Amino acid sequence: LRIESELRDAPGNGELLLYYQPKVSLRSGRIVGAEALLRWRHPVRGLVSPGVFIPVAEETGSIMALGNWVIEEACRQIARWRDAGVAMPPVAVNLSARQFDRGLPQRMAAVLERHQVHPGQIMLEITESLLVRGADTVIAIMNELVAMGLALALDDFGTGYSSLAYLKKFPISTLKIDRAFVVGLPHEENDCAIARAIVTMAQQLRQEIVAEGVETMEQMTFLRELGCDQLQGYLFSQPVPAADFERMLRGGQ
Ligand code: G
Ligand code: G
Ligand code: MN
Ligand code: NA
Repeated sequence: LRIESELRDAPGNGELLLYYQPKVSLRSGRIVGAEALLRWRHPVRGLVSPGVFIPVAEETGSIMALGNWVIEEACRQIARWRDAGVAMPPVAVNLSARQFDRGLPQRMAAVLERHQVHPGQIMLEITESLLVRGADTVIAIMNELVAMGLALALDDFGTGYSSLAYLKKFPISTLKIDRAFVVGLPHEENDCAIARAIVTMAQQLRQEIVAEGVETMEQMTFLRELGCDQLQGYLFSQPVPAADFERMLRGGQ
């Protein structure tokens, strides 16, 4: 398939870019984080969504190269912002399970060193599917990353199989409630019950809780009453190019 080879060439061809979406503190209303989201500007197809090409990259093995590009570019951008005197909150990058191998801490250390970025500036977003895969190895890698000063967030929470007892084993500092449960707030009783259970659980585990896909004031009010820490979603901003994110940081606070 052509898309496979095009995807392999995309990093070298300068066709990849990162968009940034703010995470807003419910307490202060300020931007306290950013999620970096990969985009592929294809010469013919236009802007291709990661929902389309990440699964292809995972199947064909090019996810490692793409993932490395994402980590490198996020650190390069953090360094640019630092050099420009922009006060940046931590930037989260999404990791595929395939990237989470024994070499990851070393790769992270090398990129941080190359761009002179403090590990506290980077958060790694992982998904629940990773937790069920060989837990002991995964925990060892996570502990290594956390010992380096990197923070771990569990993305899309609630869509997988993690129970309270299970989650406790992993050094994860942030839970992100999947937008599938946010969309029905505050009218869908099931979504309300799930969101409430996740927040209660996260509080007991002393984890920060971020709600994704927040689009309405009603959802925000409900999540505030639940005790959620941060919100992310179109209510505040879509994912935007770095320059727009910088403008938002300079202007909005
Ligand atoms: O940005 P958008 O909502 O279109 O993203 C679609 C999906 O692609 C989401 O599940 C998101 O987590 C994933 N995604 C976005 N950027 C990256 C990335 O850099 N690496 C990986 N593995 N997934 C990403
Ligand atoms: O899997 P992950 O949670 O990383 O997916 C993030 C995806 O959700 C991105 O594609 C992003 O563009 C999208 N997204 C972010 N905020 C909203 C929102 O408020 N509503 C909807 N429908 N999608 C959103
Ligand atoms: Mn994510
Ligand atoms: Na997410």
